[in-house]
Amino acid sequence: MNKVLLMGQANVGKSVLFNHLAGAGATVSNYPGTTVDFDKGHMMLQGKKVDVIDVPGTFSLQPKDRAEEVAVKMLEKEKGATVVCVIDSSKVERGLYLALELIEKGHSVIIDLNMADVAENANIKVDTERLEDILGVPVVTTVAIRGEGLKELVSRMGEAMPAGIESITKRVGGKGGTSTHS
Ligand SMILES: Nc1nc2c(ncn2[C@@H]2O[C@H](COP(=O)(O)OP(=O)(O)OP(=O)(O)O)[C@@H](O)[C@H]2O)c(=O)[nH]1
Ligand SMILES: [Mg+2]
Repeated sequence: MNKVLLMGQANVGKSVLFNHLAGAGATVSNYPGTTVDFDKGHMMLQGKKVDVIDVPGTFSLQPKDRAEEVAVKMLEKEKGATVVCVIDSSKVERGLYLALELIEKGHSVIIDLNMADVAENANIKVDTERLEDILGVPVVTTVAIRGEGLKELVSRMGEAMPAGIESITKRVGGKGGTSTHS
């Protein structure tokens, strides 16, 4: 893995995260043939310098506008990348749509439940361990504006492995699940 893509819906905190992870020396590029901008920088991951890309916001992998089209194209081009799927912790169901699509397509995904402060204020609790069990990918919690949870995010990025929908189906549906009780 030599690239990290930050993906997620608009306004979930991707750019704030990007600035923490790869802000220094970042450059703004224009996606060829479009007016859509994206930031690119780098960070150290497991002793290796890797590119980090702040991908335009997208609700799903079925693009509805030019920016979403660019997001999907970037993902298709970077097949081996680790995708950090950033989700607003106070609206988890909304964000899981994209997360499931990414996992289903076999991308190497780590889920970042950002804006944990907003969820906490709204008394919304997310069972991250259960979510990890069900989805089979690492799930971390961050408050990007305060830089909280970033160490955990970075340390678990390396664990992100292609999962695929079959593993989810197995986990959720009875036989072959991870439960040790019968
Ligand atoms: N309360 C809170 N606000 C946050 C957090 N992370 C980001 N924000 C705020 O949320 C807003 C959106 O953050 P951005 O980083 O611009 O979001 P984005 O995902 O890059 O949005 P697009 O580029 O439009 O797709 C900004 O006002 C941030 O300051 C967080 O963890 N908690
Ligand atoms: Mg942004």
